[in-house]
Amino acid sequence: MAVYAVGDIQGCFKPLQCLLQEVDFNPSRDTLWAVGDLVNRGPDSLATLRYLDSLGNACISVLGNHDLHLLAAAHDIKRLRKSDTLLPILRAPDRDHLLYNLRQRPLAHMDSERGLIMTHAGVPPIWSAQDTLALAAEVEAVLRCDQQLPCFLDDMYGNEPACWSPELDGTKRLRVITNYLTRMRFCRPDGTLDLKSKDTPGQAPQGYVPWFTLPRRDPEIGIIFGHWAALEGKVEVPGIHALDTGCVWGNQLTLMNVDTGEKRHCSCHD
Ligand SMILES: [Mn+2]
Repeated sequence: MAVYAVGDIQGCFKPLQCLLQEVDFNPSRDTLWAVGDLVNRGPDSLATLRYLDSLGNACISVLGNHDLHLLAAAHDIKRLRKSDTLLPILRAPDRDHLLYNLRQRPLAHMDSERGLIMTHAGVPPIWSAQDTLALAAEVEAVLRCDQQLPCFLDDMYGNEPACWSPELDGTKRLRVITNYLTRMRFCRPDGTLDLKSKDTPGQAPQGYVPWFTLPRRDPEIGIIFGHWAALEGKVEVPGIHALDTGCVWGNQLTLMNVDTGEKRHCSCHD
């Protein structure tokens, strides 16, 4: 049995199928991890979501900002943007089933045996792996609660507070946790986020650095993440695996064998 991790799919179903065929992926034997942003912007979000859903326990995916945006759109909290390609999901006869299962997914996944943690955007230098799991669980509990979900989706948008503090509570606490785990790129050593820049690491805003260049609380635990296409999968920090290689922008989808570190890429598009 093999464990593979795939970068941001964003509805690029064809390259996903191509890579899984290449490794002879078999859900009765193998496991697929996905770094989130399963949907949006790409051509076939509905087929992607249906396929990953059909894998059941053979697929472990963490939620990304686009997945949360889908939930917000489904609850009429956010109107679809021109660039969104979520309408086929929202109009699908099985939408309720798909969206229900999507919001059962975690924001962080830890494999203690392998010494690996996966989130969509990364792990802030101020949090240990255990902090990350515990704080992710706070948001996960709200996502799974019918009563609290609409309120959370309405409140989750925004760049403030820019920095974590354990004293934060309510909306602000959930928002900043969500931002760290699903939107982070540049931050300061104290954890303060800059959520505006999407540039390459060389173009960091003054006083900020890519989060993964700061000393980690748990350096022995590897981190698998996506979200930052401008990195092009190139991070020269041992144990840090950047898997978003901008497939939806016409580049490649990346699949990594979690145990060997071997990476495959596919750039076939529709
Ligand atoms: Mn993202």
